Amino acid sequence: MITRRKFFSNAVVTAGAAALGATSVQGAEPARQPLENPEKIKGNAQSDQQDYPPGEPGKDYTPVITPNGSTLPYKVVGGIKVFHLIAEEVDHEFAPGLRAYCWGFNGQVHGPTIEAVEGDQVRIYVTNKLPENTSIHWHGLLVPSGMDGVGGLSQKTIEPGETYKYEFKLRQHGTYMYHSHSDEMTQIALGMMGMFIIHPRTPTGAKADRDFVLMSSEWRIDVGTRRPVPIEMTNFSIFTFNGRAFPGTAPLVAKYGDRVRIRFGNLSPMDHHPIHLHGFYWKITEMDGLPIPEAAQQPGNTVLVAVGQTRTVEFIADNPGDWAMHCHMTHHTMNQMGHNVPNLIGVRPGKLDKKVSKLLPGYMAMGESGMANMGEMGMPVPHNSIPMVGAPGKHDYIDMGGMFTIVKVRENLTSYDDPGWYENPPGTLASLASNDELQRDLGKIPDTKPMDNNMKMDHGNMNHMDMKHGG
Ligand SMILES: [Cu+2]
Repeated sequence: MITRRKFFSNAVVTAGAAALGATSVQGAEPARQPLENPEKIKGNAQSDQQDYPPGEPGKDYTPVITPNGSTLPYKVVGGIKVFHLIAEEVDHEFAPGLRAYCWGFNGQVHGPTIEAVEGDQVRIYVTNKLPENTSIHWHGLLVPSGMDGVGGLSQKTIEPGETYKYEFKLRQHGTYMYHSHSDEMTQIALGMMGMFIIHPRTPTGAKADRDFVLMSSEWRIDVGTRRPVPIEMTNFSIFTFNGRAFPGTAPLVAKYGDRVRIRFGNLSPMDHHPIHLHGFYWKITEMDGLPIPEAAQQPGNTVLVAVGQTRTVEFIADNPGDWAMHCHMTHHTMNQMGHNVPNLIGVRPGKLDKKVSKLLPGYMAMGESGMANMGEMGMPVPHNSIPMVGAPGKHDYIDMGGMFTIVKVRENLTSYDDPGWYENPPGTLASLASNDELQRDLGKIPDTKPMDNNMKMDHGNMNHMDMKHGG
């Protein structure tokens, strides 16, 4: 049985080695260093590095999993891995009921994950089927300057109808990204990015049983429209993992005892995301693709993934259940709520509903006792929009949407298909307290009269002259 104690015992050993001197640590992890000294990456540096055959899935690496996405296929031509990205408009579904015309690659938003092995020579064709020029930047990769993809600076931009060729050797391993680097504000807001995973040529350390890739983004899609608004700076309404908003996000399934790796990337236009996992603590093993020596890997359960960053975490799935994993910014787990609705919490609508519904059939005041019921009410929503929050869960309605997904850990799994909802073992589920229990433990039955929404304020008799600030 794998325990957290065992998981962290290696860290203790490495920490001990660190105390003996820096050479011990370096000696312990030679392959964790980039193959090349970045100082040597100048011009076309292909000759200064050993040649490797193209890395093969299953032999040289275990492929990553991109929930709700896919991995870009390649073929080997003359020892070079050849990929083809097609930049194009995509009619993309964010969640059931919400679609929009985005820009992505190869029919997907975001683009498929590019996956290769350190030392591979890659040739990536980029065909532009968009109505404007583009270029692709390989975010974090150590490539010759002319392959870096910044429109105008690194290269001439790719005009509509043209296909450009990028070619370079992968001189590092880790979690990276790719994205448009022309008219960035528009093209990134419309979805033109993906993850770029490079496996180590000589893996060291524990192998991950489940290796997931999750890219965060945010969008403004006005209710009833079908085009994200690229000029938005603050008022985003859809928050996504791999281009999907909950309940459109696929769960991350693991077997009890699996070592799970999650590679987070964030190319949201404006916001950083603190991604939080329930039920476990992880160690941050990579920052922006660069490996963190084991003794320095910080444990935690929330990792801030700033715009432009990647963060890789690993944990042992030693706690069966259905576990929430989400951005902890509460507005980032909402769908199309609109941030300018009036605050009705504590407002007593009284007979207003009835009076207004005579004029507007179907009218209903919302949110006077919190907003949790807004998705659940199942009200008719405008064409092409999704409820503000949530989806039915096993026990009740789940009042979250947006950048939210579920990590499902099970014993005795025979496949990694969605195993459905977790069956709670007896005695491990929060439940309604009985009067006997309350009497026994609290000595009384608590007063359960619902809070008065009207805050007990009687404006009719209030003497404003007697009120004091802060009183
Ligand atoms: Cu967030």
